[in-house]
Parts: sequence; C-alpha cells; structure tokens
Amino acid sequence: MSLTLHYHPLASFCWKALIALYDNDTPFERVIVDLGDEASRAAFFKLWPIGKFPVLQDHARDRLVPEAAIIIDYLDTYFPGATIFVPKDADLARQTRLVDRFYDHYVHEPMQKIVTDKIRPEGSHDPFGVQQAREMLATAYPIIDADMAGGNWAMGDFFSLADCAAFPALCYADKVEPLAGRFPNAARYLERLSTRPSVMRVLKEARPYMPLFPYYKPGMEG
Ligand SMILES: N[C@@H](CCC(=O)N[C@@H](CS)C(=O)NCC(=O)O)C(=O)O
Repeated sequence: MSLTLHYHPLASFCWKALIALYDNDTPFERVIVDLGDEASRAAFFKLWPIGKFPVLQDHARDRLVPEAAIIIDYLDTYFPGATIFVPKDADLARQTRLVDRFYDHYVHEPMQKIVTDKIRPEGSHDPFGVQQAREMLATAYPIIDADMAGGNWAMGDFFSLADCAAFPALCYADKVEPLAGRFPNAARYLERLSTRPSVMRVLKEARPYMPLFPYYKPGMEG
C-alpha cells in the first residue's frame, strides 16, 4: 500500500481529506493520531513537527504531504479517480481554489476558534477572538447562502475540492452557529453534502468519538 493517512476520525480538517479519499475509493492505510497519548503524539510530531493533521505519506514516491487541500491536489495528480477535485480548466481551477480558501479561512478556522476556546484552561480564554470568529461566520453565512441558492455543489454541477472543504466547515460551524431558519440555501447544501456516500462514511466513523466534541449534546452524532 503506497499511502498512509495520519489523522483523527473526529478532526474536521481530516474529514476534508477523507471525503476525497473515500469519494474515489482510493486505497490507503490509516494511523490514528491521539495527541493525548505521549507515544502517538511524539511519533506524529517527529513526522511533521507542525503537529497539525491530516498528513499523507506516499511511501512509493517518498513524499510527505500535509495540509488537506494539498493532499487533495496530490490525490488528483497521482491517484486520479472518477471525481476530479480540481478542474483542469485554469479559470475553473482558480475559482475552485478560491471557494476552498473561503471555506477554510472564513468558516473552518473561525469555527475552530470558537470550539477550541471552550477547552482552553481556565484563565486563558479569548472572548474577543471568539467574538471576532462569530462575526466572521455572520459575514460568511449570507455569502454562502446566496451562492447556494441554485442548489447543487459549491462549484455548480460537479463535486470538487470546494465541497470537500465545505462539508467539515459547515457541519461543525452549524453546531456553534446554526444555519437553520436563517440561511435555508446553506442549510440545504449541508444536507445534500451529508447524503453523499463518502461524507456518510466519514460521519459514521466519527460517531463513536463525537462525545469528545467540546459542544457535544446527546443525539448530536445522528
Ligand atoms: N491548515 C491545516 C489545518 C489542519 C488542522 O488545523 N488540523 C487540526 C485538526 S482539525 C489539528 O491538527 N489540531 C491539533 C492541534 O492543533 O493541536 C489543513 O488544512 O490541513
């Protein structure tokens, strides 16, 4: 097996890479990184000192590929399948990458800020940063809602890198700043994403870990 993914089943950025792997049935081995376990943490930091997952290892090409979007790009290049995540057309590719960046920076990262603040030690919370993150979501949501008025996927009629980015970002953001009632097109897009088999598989594998999510409420795992 050429590929190994270092990841955690609950981690949102790992979902992004997993959706792409599952969408094309790309074979890979998995190493679950448990940052709370000293040995697992040390092994992962030795591999990638930045310490953020997912990280893909391609043993055949002797490549270490961090960053979910770059992993998906790499899969498109070396392990292509029926779903092409970044279109070959230059304009469409740039637009796809822009939507990917939009979801990462303006939905995913603010969501992470809100979620991780909840588990910071007493005395080290950052209410101003959390407020800014909530304001960013309040700015991003209407843009997404308008973009998704036509239905389908983030780039229109084809599933892409942008949708891999959108699902984890929206799924978790929806738990801290709900879409329902206010952003119906975005909420329906999230529902559509949730029924894609690759996404359903990611959700199924995350389910046992869901109680570890800082905003967990019983039943949230679906
Ligand atoms: N820019 C990175 C972000 C990766 C990231 O933030 N991963 C989180 C999990 S969703 C992580 O590694 N968290 C562990 C930590 O920060 O200690 C990417 O796109 O892959």
